[in-house]
Amino acid sequence: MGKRLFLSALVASLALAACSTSDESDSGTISTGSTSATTSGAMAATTTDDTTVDSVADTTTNVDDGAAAESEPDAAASESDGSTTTFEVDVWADNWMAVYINGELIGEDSVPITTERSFNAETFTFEASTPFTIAIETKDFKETDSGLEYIGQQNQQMGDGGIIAQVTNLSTGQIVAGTNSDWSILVVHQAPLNTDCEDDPDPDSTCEFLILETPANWTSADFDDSSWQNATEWSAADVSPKDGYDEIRWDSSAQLVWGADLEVDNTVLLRSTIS
Ligand SMILES: [Ca+2]
Ligand SMILES: [Ca+2]
Ligand SMILES: [Ca+2]
Repeated sequence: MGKRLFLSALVASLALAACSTSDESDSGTISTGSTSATTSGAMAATTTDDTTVDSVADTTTNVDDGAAAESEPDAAASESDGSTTTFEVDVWADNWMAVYINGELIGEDSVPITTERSFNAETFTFEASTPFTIAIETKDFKETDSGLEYIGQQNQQMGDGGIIAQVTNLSTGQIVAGTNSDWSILVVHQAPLNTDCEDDPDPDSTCEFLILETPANWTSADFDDSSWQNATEWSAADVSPKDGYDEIRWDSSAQLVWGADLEVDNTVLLRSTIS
């Protein structure tokens, strides 16, 4: 990431709090930190509880989802001239995603992220006129904020992520957009930051994490994502896309993308405006 985050962590019961010495205004605030500068391993004590922060974020997401679910998909259409076109978006994610067009939820992964091996492709249809903004929230499964999965089992590990999506104009049959490094990305959950905790017997006590607050209105067309990074393209060999991936005929313009780290980056927000 472009900004420098100087992190330290404090064991507080089962939770760790992360903090930062700097923060860029438009890229979300760090949910668990204090803004006081710390230059060593010791940080100013914070009583912020990450579990609470995470649940607040989840609640916000749920509220958004609920509001969107009550809206007609046509709400995503532009009012510019009243004429819209039907598009479809194919998307495969490891492990979960939700897709928004101009701020409206048009579909989300039908398989709960808590389902083991929740690999599946989805195709959602929507009406829009160009230009429109597509925004995708996607999550690699993590059992806890440690970032690990199968905690306490033989195969306790850092899971990895990856997503690919393409948009087709159903009137012309043409692919009009595919995920690639031109897409903007904000990673809002990273763990573990200290990857050597992967095999620890109590990773919830030793793995450090960083959670950014999901920016308000980040799915809307007029959201300013100029401070976000570019998505990183990954090969199929890197991601090993599984069930569902082969059911879609992916255009060469659509690439598997994620943050800069397939394992540590757990929740990522993606945006692109399609002209
Ligand atoms: Ca899934
Ligand atoms: Ca995964
Ligand atoms: Ca992960």
